[in-house]
Amino acid sequence: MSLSLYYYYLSPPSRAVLSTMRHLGLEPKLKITSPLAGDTKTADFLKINPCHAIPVLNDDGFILNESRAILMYLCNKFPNGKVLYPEDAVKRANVDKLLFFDGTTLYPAITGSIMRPILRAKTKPSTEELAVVTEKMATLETIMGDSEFVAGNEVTIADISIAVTIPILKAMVNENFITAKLLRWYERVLVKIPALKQLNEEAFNGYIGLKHNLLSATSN
Ligand SMILES: N[C@@H](CCC(=O)N[C@@H](CS)C(=O)NCC(=O)O)C(=O)O
Repeated sequence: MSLSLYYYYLSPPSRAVLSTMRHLGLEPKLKITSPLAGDTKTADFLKINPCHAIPVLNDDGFILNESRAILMYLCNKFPNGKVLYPEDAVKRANVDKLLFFDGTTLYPAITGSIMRPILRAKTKPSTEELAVVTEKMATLETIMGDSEFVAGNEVTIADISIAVTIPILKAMVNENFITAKLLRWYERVLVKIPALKQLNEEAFNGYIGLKHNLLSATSN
């Protein structure tokens, strides 16, 4: 078995895949690919993923991009994957629902309203941009209800997919931006998935440095 992962530590979906792999006892060969350095736009990388994005998994020649599809694939393929992706149809449908909510709604709001202003315009997100994310996080809380985790009372790949963006909110905005309920949920996820805790801490420090470098240039 040969597993490799095109990865960058500041990429939330990359961290979702790597922490899931480590949780399942899989250690891929990492192919460090920095979008900030233009590594996703090279001719060689575009042959691997025409969508010019990481993460990309190479499993013995089977190439797969889109982090949530990779998470599902890993859990389907490896026997212990069911610990993070329940086999029961209803429970699995709830996990899928949260993965789609993240992929179509929450994650695009965070990248569009928080990362884009900082990376592209080198300005802090506006009040209106922050409100876009606040509204999606409130929706997440409503969906969770009284559950321990986003799709029920067991930690799943949906928690991992969503929890990888928390360091962005903490570093690029601040911890008070996240509600107490979501902070408690995040701590529960980190206790269950230690591999994620380590990767997210490394990313938090990287985001703080990035924010400092980008925003100090425009004294924001
Ligand atoms: N929906 C994709 C998003 C991947 C994505 O946006 N990756 C970013 C890094 S976080 C990237 O590689 N961007 C470089 C580019 O678009 O050229 C996934 O979940 O895998």
